[in-house]
Amino acid sequence: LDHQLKEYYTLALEVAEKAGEVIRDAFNKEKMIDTKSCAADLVTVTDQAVEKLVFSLIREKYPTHKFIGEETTAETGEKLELTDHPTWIIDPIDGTTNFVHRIPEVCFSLGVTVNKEVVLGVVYLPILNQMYTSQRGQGAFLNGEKLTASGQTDLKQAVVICEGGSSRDADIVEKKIANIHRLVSASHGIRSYGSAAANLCRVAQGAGDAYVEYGIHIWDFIAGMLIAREAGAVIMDPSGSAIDLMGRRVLAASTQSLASQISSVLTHIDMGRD
Ligand code: LIP
Repeated sequence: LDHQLKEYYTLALEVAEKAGEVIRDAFNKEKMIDTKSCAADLVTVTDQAVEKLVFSLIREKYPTHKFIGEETTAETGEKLELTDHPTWIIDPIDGTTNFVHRIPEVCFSLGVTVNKEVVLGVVYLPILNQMYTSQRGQGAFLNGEKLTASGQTDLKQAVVICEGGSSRDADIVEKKIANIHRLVSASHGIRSYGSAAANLCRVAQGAGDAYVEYGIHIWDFIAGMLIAREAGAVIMDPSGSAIDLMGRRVLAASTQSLASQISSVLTHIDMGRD
């Protein structure tokens, strides 16, 4: 597997660079925008083009592998299924709202799972020229430099990254605001970078101590999750149980103690499973 993993990794970097070029080219131009589940759930022609390009490049090399992509899933409406086969999981642009509004935190995110476990993760922010990389058991890196999470153990001294998200369901928005209220009261402060992948990478580099979000999908967090974990962060379901890759929610914290404190102040919103 090690040998195969190296090959996957080389290809992942190659396609990330290509995806990054397309995203960079489109960033300052006028965008063709469409909506998906609601008026705040955005997709652009660039999201779709990047996903098609990347899938076709990987498929050429690995025609029998499985693929999960944000935009293909939106287009086909197929139920997500994660199998034991090698699976390439892609979010062509994580942070589409940022992309549309010219906010530079836009990521290409690519994770590979084998036996339902993530073995490599690449998150590339082409506008900021930041390439985050990880392979299971080998650490996490930003442009080649090794990353370490902050080590913060006390919520009172922590910065917690969280998001409003794209659901406009009144009940969900209310619960999220209540959670944000509690996090602000309990911590040094909150931040939102608008991309799950970027948020996880920030935790990995110790820029912020934790990240929690309800309502995301496997393509948003699979790569960033490995990067944060390989940098020493703990990853779990916000309730404190083991992460459910289809559970649509994640808590990443620099230490177990910080994770437990965050978990205990939150209302755990059930977003349904993918
Ligand atoms: C985004 C997530 C972000 C969340 C947004 C959205 P997309 O993914 O990464 O954390 O708050 O609602 O889901 O749609 O830009 O790939």
